[in-house]
Amino acid sequence: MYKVNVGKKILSANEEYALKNSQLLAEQKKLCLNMISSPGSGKTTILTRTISELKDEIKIGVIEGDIQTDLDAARIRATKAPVIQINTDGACHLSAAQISGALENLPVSDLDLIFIENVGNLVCPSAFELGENGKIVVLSVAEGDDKPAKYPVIFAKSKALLINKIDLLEVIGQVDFDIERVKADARKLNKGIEIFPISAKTGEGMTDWYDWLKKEVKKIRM
Ligand SMILES: Nc1nc2c(ncn2[C@@H]2O[C@H](COP(=O)(O)OP(=O)(O)OP(=O)(O)O)[C@@H](O)[C@H]2O)c(=O)[nH]1
Ligand SMILES: [Mg+2]
Repeated sequence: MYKVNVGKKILSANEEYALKNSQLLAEQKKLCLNMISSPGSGKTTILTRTISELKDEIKIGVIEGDIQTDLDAARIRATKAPVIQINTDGACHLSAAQISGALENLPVSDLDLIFIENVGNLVCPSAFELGENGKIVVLSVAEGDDKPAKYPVIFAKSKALLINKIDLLEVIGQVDFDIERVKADARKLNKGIEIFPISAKTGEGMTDWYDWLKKEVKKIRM
């Protein structure tokens, strides 16, 4: 009986903070995107390239979530973008309370877009709303084309899917990673999901992702 009550309390506290975060973002007309994937799919690489290539058009800030270290924050800091590192110390996802604290320490009024890089994990982060405007799921081709079917929740909830590391398709082979299967499975779960095949390493496909980001920033400002 105890277990059920504690679980409910944690969820409702998270929802309260998520509401507070979403109100702050709405008042200031800022776009906030929560990036979720397995460890190593390329989230930080996508962010550093996006920040550098959009620096004259969109002011981006980042909230980094990791179990330990500030290695990812250091990579973001090297681009000169403002960044807050959160260490969850074992927890497999960020909480809305942590995001609330980070938003207090970011220069939100100077920014157009705030990315949250969630803890590398395809499951837990999808269950915790942070008050963001949308989730972005990243899947790299090295992880296999069965992931939307096996981990459906995050694909069903995301606004966009970035299929990263397409430069490795040549090595992996079309048979081992059927990109059309990934697109079809993701769209079965989520009719409106935007899908961008990209390589954060070579830059292939990044322009379409940037055009979509610019449109989303504009929509929030209206
Ligand atoms: N070949 C190739 N490698 C990539 C690409 N994007 C990222 N990588 C490499 O993949 C590795 C992991 O990249 P990260 O950006 O650290 O991945 P992450 O998702 O932020 O990892 P965590 O924060 O630990 O979950 C690094 O060695 C990157 O250089 C890509 O498009 N192609
Ligand atoms: Mg990272």
